[in-house]
Amino acid sequence: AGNKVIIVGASGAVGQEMLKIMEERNFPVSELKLCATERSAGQEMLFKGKAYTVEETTPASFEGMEIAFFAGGEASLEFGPLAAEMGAVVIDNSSNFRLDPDVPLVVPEVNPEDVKTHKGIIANPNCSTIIMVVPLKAIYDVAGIKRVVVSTYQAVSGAGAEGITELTEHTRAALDGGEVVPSKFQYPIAFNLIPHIDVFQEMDYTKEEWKMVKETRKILHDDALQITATTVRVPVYRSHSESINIETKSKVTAEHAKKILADFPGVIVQDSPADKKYPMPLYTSGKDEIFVGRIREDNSVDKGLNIWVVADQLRKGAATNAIQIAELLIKYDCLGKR
Ligand code: 11C
Repeated sequence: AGNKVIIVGASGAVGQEMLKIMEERNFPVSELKLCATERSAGQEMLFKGKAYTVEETTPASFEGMEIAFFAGGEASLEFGPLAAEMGAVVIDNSSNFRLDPDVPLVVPEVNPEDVKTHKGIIANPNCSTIIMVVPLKAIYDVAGIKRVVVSTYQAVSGAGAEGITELTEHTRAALDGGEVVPSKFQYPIAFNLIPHIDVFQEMDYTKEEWKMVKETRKILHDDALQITATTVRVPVYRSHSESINIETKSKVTAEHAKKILADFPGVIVQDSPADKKYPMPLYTSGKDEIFVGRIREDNSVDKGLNIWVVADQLRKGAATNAIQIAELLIKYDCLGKR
């Protein structure tokens, strides 16, 4: 029993995490194929104690496959529609199809039923969006949301393995007086903050900021939601943090918000100022839940809240969410259905 599963981009930061999470969650796999670009082909990776060799992705890789995970990047543009045509359901972690009206954009705690509308491709949202939209949904269901103002503090691993290396190298160079050569990031990332993630687009917002706006509206099915974002890269290895200001439609007290959030699936409230308890990226890495703290009423408006949210963006922000989508496909019996 189990499914025939292919991971494209298996050797990258998100691909490795997908494999690890499938193993942890005992995801039912009857056949497994690990693919990547030619550069990574030949590498060995372990799944449940068995070694698999990473192959170069070709059209033939999708033969007979039922679930095709794409970890990110350009690969899904080249192979995603083909994989779907060949019968697999594609779960794509790239931004290539997220805003396509024929492609559901799914966070299982928020809009699980949307997977049922797939036509062969399901998109996994941007990591910063996923981390924000889960606590937003908890509040949205109880009080409605008029407006959201979010600022992010994004870890270097959001930019992949090179981001991690660059933080280490820049830190060393800054401390030892060596030369700092930015390549993945625009400026030295050690002892710095860079308010520039992805390319600049309309109105001088970055693509990362627009993703947070457009994807959140699509996931919540609310085009009227007012939302604005500022996204910032910070010298943290793993776990994105977000300061979120929420203007609700009906009044929610801080006490009530804590309860709503604590009762919501996938959320853990860590909020006790007297005990210095609040979420921090150093302690949330490697976990699947979204951690929320600093829950306060915003008394500058009639109905407002401030929350501080932290989650491992490689897990819940990417790989875990993708595996959860695959679990929903099995639960709703809509693998193969078009
Ligand atoms: C970052 N959020 O931290 C980005 C990476 O749309 O899936 C994720 C890009 C995406 O740099």
